[in-house]
Amino acid sequence: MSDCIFCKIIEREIPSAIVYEDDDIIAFEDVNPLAKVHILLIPKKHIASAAELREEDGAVIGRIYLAAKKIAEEKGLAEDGYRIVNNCGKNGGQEVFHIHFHLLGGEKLGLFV
Ligand code: DGP
Repeated sequence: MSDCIFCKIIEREIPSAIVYEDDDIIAFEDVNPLAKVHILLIPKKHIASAAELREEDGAVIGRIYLAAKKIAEEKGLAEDGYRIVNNCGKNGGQEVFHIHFHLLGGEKLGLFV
């Protein structure tokens, strides 16, 4: 989508610190980290939010969780734990309308970060 920040990150039109990429998923460091480790994982397919998910998107969402697990292991988060968060819509605090999952860790997190 031409006016989507995260689509522009996928296309390398906006620079980002990419930590993982495959055919369907990309993960990069959040520009405004809320924890020592704060990574965003997104599908390359533009899906606006969790509310827009379709049956056929189930596999890529599952694979995002597996990628998050792999990144967490690589970043040394697995032993002490981490959080995976998806904000959906205005009341959920979603600011960028390309579905994304926050991987947060590296320190003890409060109830809400
Ligand atoms: P959310 O509130 O769940 O929609 O989170 C959006 C996140 O996206 C927020 O933590 C900041 C991050 N973000 C916004 N613009 C950019 C950007 O251009 N680059 C990167 N790396 N992160 C961004």
